[in-house]
Amino acid sequence: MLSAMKNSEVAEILYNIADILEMQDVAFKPSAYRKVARSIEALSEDINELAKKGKLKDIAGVGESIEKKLQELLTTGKLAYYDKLMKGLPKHILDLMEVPGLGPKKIKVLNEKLGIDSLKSLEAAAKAGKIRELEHFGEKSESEILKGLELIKGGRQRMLLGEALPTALEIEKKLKKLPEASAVSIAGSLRRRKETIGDIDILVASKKAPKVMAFFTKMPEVKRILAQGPTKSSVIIENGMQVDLRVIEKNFGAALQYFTGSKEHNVAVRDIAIKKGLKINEYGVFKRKGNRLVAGKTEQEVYKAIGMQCMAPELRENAGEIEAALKNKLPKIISYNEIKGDLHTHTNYTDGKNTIVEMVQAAKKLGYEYIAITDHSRSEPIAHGLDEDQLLFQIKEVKEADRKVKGIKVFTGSEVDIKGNGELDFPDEILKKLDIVVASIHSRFKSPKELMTKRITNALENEHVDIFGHPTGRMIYMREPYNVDLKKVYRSAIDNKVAMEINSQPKRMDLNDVHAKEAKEMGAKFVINTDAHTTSSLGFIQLGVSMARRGWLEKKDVLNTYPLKQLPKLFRKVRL
Ligand code: DGT
Ligand code: CA
Ligand code: CA
Ligand code: ZN
Repeated sequence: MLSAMKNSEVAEILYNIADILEMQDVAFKPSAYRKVARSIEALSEDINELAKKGKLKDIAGVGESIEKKLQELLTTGKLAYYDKLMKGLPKHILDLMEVPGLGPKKIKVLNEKLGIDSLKSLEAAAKAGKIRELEHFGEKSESEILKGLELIKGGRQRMLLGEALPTALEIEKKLKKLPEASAVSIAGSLRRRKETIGDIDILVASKKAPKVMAFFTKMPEVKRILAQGPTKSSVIIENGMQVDLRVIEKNFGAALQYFTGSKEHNVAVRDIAIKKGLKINEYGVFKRKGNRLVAGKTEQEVYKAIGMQCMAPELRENAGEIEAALKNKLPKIISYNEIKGDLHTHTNYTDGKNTIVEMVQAAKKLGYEYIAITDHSRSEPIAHGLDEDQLLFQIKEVKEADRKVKGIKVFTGSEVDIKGNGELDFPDEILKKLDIVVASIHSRFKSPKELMTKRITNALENEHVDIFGHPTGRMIYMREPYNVDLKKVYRSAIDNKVAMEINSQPKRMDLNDVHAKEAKEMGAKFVINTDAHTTSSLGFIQLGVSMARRGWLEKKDVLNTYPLKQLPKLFRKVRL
């Protein structure tokens, strides 16, 4: 295994050394280290190549002593001198150094100006918006600090689907442009669209693996190379994500099937293959006797050879899909282009960023037939919830936007808070004026199970409620779901003709796949919404559809796949 440090990483260590020396009042040396760090950052060549050629001394500012240190660092990945300097630092500096982007110098400023001396006080200051006010910091470094903290905290190792997917699609796009690549596909948990992703897996079909590998490991976003071999490489990219690339010469379908997983799915498929006298692995499907290849070019072919329907990657969790595929009874799950409108969105009336018209125009651009504006109700002071008068005023503006923007229907609405006692935050005479009412919980998450269940079912019994928003309240890695009897909630939703929301916010993804499947089996209906607070986050809808697909939902189960003219039949107060 070969591990190489990038120029930028070497430079960062030299900058850190300079900062530490400066804090110790050492003369001259800090500026010498800083000069070399800057030269290394400006190099057009890989510093590892220079080291191999014995040319480190050609770098501006490098003398004998720094040359030695660079050599040590590049060959061992460590530097004894640096470790020794670090050892002498106060504990809080060492803790804070773990935050990506923070070096001794910045930490010193944070400590002197804001008294920050721990990860905890750093987080408090960042959250209070105090760091952006410091010279040389700004809003961007504040939000980067918060992101870095989140990574360190809770030892979070998996990333959210919503974070990993755009990154992976970018890399996939670059690889697709390579003339040497005849096929490119995302694989692994990301292709299955799991809500969290361990690492990104990408497969490339090519007869020129070395070229593809060289391109991949030299992409500008690559920060570290963990392993580089003839057919597999692993790298860490700028944002800390690990990306695995495999190059396959032939039988791409077999490799794609294998590396898409899940492992549990693969194990079950293999057992069936064995029973049929076959063998399946990443190279193909083979007759056990004689080892003759029978399938491998496409996934379709692979599954067919084993006597199964080919299924969407989102279904491959060994959760019943194999039995269904053997009987030719796979569900026809909802596709990514079947959503006709978003029924849970926010504007700058409350905690959203955009105006009503901006949201409506963005929805139109997505090709939607309708959108509902559902800002928060008054009990939500943090989100600047609307009181009755403000809501009535907004209703007028929403209706005006509906008249003004042609080609899309704009519904009035509210995301009305379910209060601690199960009452809604607006009285019925207000609610009945709205086209779409989403009822959600935003407070007292810790109610005991029985109380929480009663609180929710009580709210769903209100005849004006159309949708139960983010039904379990969980926030991935941040907040557990409410303690609630979900079966009773589904039952109440079904009886009261309330749709269960699949909320597409990357952190929410709520209901999740397992719950959606459970609710569907009981007969529930769904709406996939984004809960967008900006025009761009209307695009999160794709994540919600992934979750619905993983929950085996079909088009007919999801009310906002229906065209506008059918909505009055599906929602009580919608009129056209
Ligand atoms: P992750 O990265 O933790 O979110 O999950 P995956 O599913 O992407 O897992 P990963 O990256 O370790 O491996 C990618 C795929 O390769 C996995 O979904 C199935 C396949 N695979 C990996 N190891 C094994 C194995 O030991 N047996 C079988 N049958 N398949 C495996
Ligand atoms: Ca993976
Ligand atoms: Ca992997
Ligand atoms: Zn909400």
